[in-house]
Amino acid sequence: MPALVIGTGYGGCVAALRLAQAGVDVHMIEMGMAWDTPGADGKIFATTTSPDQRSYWLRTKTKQPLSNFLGFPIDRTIPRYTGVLDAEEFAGITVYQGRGVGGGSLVNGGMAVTPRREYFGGILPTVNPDEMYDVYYPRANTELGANLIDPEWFETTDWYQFARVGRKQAQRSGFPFVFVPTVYDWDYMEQEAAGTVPKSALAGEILYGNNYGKKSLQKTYLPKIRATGRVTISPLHRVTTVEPTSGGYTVTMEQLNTTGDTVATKQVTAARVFFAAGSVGTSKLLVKLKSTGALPNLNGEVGKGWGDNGNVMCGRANHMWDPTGPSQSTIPTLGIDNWVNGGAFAEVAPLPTGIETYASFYLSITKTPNRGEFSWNAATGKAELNWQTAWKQTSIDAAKSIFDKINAKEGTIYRTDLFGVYKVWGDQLTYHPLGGAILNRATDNYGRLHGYPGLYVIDGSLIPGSTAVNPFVTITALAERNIENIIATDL
Ligand code: FAE
Repeated sequence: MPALVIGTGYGGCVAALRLAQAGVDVHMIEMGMAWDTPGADGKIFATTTSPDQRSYWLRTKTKQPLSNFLGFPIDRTIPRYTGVLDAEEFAGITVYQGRGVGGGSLVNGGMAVTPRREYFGGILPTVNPDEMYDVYYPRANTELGANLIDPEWFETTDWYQFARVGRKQAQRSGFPFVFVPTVYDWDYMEQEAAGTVPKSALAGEILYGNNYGKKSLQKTYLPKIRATGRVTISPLHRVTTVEPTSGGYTVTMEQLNTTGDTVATKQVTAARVFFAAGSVGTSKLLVKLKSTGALPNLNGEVGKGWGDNGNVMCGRANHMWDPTGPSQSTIPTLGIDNWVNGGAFAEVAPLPTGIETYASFYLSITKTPNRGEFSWNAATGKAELNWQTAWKQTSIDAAKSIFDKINAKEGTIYRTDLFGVYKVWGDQLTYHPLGGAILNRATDNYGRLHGYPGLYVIDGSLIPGSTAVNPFVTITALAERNIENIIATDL
């Protein structure tokens, strides 16, 4: 096989599409399922309000980001299954990731945000911003289908009352707010609201997959990849080893069944291998391969520079005269930009419970100096991350730069019932793992791994821990930039 791609998220799809278009045959390996077949209820994915086996990767109990509501734990028992959302637990942090053909695009919120150009030097200091903002960000946004909500509909629909309340309160405290592009099909959502099509974002779909309106990679890059006729995709196959062999690399993988057991072990040989297993997946593989002697010449940067994009969540309790509405779309549209003054970009997120909660809910992306490191533990045979819960304090402080001020202005308080019993901050998790194989350190300035010609990294692990906004547009744009250089130079 000329090229093998490990993982089918943003980086993997960009690599596979551009290689195939350049005439290269590609084999994509994906540990998760294909997500192309409806379950007994006629739907491919479950909703957030009734999670089932499809919702979680090999867990027997859900692990919802909002673990409690009004003092009650809301997690429930489910059958163990190769479901779509992985809540992967490391010491000090749970890292949420998508599992399946389409990677994180299957589960994410679809917020397609290009960082402001003046922040770019702090995100990827060795990348030329001109080429990113002139060529690769536009290319990524076009391919992904990023677009904005119709402002007129936003102002009038009940489904975004929660966001209008969030905007009003941000404005009253003097914070600049921005509409953020998303990859949701807004025409479809308006039809959902009109009752003419099956509901998706308006039926609580998010986190565990969207059945209709969200343009995941299943609707963008993947059909184009299939149309080339040059790409084979193997779902439910997990790569365990990559080793040099004559003419390339031997890739060993385990075939899984839907309860997660290994049913076969296979090997294929490829001239070039692209690591696109996501920040966590790629980092875990690289530290293992370096330490176990499969790829001993990888440099000492592998596993390093991992960050959580400063994710922290919180809720605020509004007054009775500021209801956020019982009907809430799952797709956020608004951000509060306090990056320059307070180091925080906060999204006004929904809390789609179906009842009036008087709660405003936010996911903040914050500036934080803390970076973790993956290492291989030979005794347990597992990769570990040295994250510490206390490292979230800088993120909490940054988020407080927005919400303390809003609370003071509105005479309101934080909710304490969403993340546990009397716990204000959702600081136990990230949705945005980044880093572990930093561009121009573990690799050259285009993702070629040092020490091994023909091995590349092309996913979120190249980015040093933060993108200042939601990451997938930057991951896609950087992958477009890198693969163009790799095809032109190496093939
Ligand atoms: P990713 O999409 O994670 O793809 C990696 C793929 O590799 C996965 O499909 C894995 O199953 C697979 N894999 C891993 N290890 C192996 C192995 N050993 N063998 C075979 N396959 C393997 O990587 N970002 C935004 O920009 N906007 C949002 O609104 C947003 N919301 C999010 C909400 C949630 C709940 C989550 C979890 C994430 C969200 N993100 C959001 C983050 C975004 O989805 C993430 O940054 C990208 O998906 C990362 O892209 P990669 O290509 O790096």
